[in-house]
Amino acid sequence: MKIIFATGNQNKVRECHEILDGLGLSVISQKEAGLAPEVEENGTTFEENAMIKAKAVAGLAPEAIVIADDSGLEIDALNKEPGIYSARYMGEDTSYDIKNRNLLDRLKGVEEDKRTARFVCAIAVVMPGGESFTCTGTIEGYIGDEPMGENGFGYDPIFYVQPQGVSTAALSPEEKNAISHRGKAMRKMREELAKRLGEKA
Ligand code: ITT
Repeated sequence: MKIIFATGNQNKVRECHEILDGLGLSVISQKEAGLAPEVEENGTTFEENAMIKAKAVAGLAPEAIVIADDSGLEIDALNKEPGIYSARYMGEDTSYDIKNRNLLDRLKGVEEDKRTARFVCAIAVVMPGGESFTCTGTIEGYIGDEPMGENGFGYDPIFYVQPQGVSTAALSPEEKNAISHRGKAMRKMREELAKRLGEKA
């Protein structure tokens, strides 16, 4: 059974492979499937936006299992910004060096115990025949004072976790995937797929 990942974000594709390969599931990206859907992410929650992306690709590939990921960073002291607008924050084409620096500037003077934040991930799944469901995962952390680390992508350099006290960009891919919002949501998704597909999953 073919599983297509409805995303244009290559970092998500890489992490998805790292997470699901170990679980015996193989996934191809929408690009590898030759699909380029038109999607307007006009939902108001991570789950809604994930489902919008999954359904857009499922409409083009009705015989496949289609999954999509909508995710983002919620910073409590900024009213949960950038939230569902994480990719669009300061413009899609603005570099993450600039976005991360901007968020650190906005948090200047905010004490460590008020810098709490979380990554959220919603994975939407559309089965052949149209049944659909979502799985979510979160990871709690805090925004550090400075960017740290070279791994990961996006907001990883400013998102710190305990007990290590380092950013998720300073963790190895395996360490990040073991605790991340995406790792948690994808492992739940794998279980849900196994229930539906039995031995095939
Ligand atoms: P697709 O919609 O094509 O999947 P996208 O990057 O636009 O790709 P989202 O709308 O879900 O995806 O935005 C997610 C953004 O949240 C992402 O671009 C990062 O800025 C941030 N983000 C999500 N997961 C992250 C992670 O594990 N580490 C760092 N930043 C993350």
